[in-house]
Amino acid sequence: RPSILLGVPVQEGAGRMGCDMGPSAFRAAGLAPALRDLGYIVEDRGNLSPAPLRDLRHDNGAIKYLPEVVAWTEAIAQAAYEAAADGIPIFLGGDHSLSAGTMTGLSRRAAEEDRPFFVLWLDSHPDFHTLETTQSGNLHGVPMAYATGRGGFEGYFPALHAPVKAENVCMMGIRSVDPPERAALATAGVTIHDMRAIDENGVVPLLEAFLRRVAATRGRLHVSLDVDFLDPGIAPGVGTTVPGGATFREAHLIMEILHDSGLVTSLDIVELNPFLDERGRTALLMVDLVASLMGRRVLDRPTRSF
Ligand code: DIR
Ligand code: MN
Ligand code: MN
Ligand code: MN
Repeated sequence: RPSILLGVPVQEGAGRMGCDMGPSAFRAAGLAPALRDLGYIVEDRGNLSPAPLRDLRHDNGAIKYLPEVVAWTEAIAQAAYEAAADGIPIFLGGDHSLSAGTMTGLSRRAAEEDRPFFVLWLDSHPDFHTLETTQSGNLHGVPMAYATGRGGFEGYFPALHAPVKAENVCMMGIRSVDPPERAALATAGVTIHDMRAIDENGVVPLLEAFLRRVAATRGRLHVSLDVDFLDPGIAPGVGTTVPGGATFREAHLIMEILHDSGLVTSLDIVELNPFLDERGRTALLMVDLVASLMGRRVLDRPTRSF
C-alpha cells in the first residue's frame, strides 16, 4: 500500500497564523525520504486548495473564518474519501480544523466498504465544541463534535455521509477541556484518557484496550496527532502549548505499538506552526514519530499481537 502525502495548508481554524507553512516544514524535515527508507512507495499529491467560498453567517459572533473552514472541509473530505481507496493517506496540516474533513471523508469510505471506523485522537484538547459553544471562535476546536454528528452544524458544514460513532473514538493526552466540552463528553460515549490516566497507568494498557476493540473488527483506524499532545518542552512549534504533555518516549511508544498492531489506515499530523518552531525541531520530531508509526524500530523484536 503506497503512502500518500496530502498537504492541507489551512490556518484559519487556529487562533494565529502560520499553520499554512506546516506542509512545507514536514516536507523539509524529510518525511518522504523517511518513509522511502522504510520501504514504502511514497506518492506526494501536493497541497489541497479549499472549495469556493460561500457567504455564511452564524449567530455566535465569536466564530472566525467560518466560510473558509467550511470550504476547506468540503475539499478535504472529498480528497480523503478518494485517497483512502488508494493507499495510506497522511494529511500534513494545517490546523486541526482539517480533521473535520479527514474524519468525515474517511468514515464515508469505511461505510461504503462496510467496515467500522475508529479514531485515535492524540491531543491536549478534545476539540468537541459546537458552533454554539465555542467561545474562542477558533474552529480547530470543533472537528470532533462535527464528525460525531453533534447538532448545529447543519446548513454550515457539509452534510455527513456517515457520522463517526462516539463509541469508536479514543482520546489520549487530554489536559485542556472547556466547560461545555466537559459537559458534552460526560454523556457522549467517547473514551477519554486524560494525562492523569496516562500518569497512573502508562500508555500501554490504555492503548492496547482500544486496539483490541479495533482488531476484533475489520475496521479502519484513523490516527489524528495534534502537536500539542506532546509536552511543549520537546514540541514548541505550536500555537496552543499546554504544559504537562506526553513525553518523547510515551509518544514514540504509542507509535511503535500502533505499528505493531498493523491496524492504522490513515493519519493526520496537525497544528505545527513553523513560525513558532525552533529551527525545525518540532517538525523533525513529528517526522520521527510518523516514522515510528510506519515501522521504524531500534531493534528487531517479536511483533505484539492483539
Ligand atoms: C480551545 C482550544 N478549546 C478552543 N482548542 C484547541 O479554542 O476552543 N487548541 N483545539 O489547540
Ligand atoms: Mn484515486
Ligand atoms: Mn486539536
Ligand atoms: Mn490541541
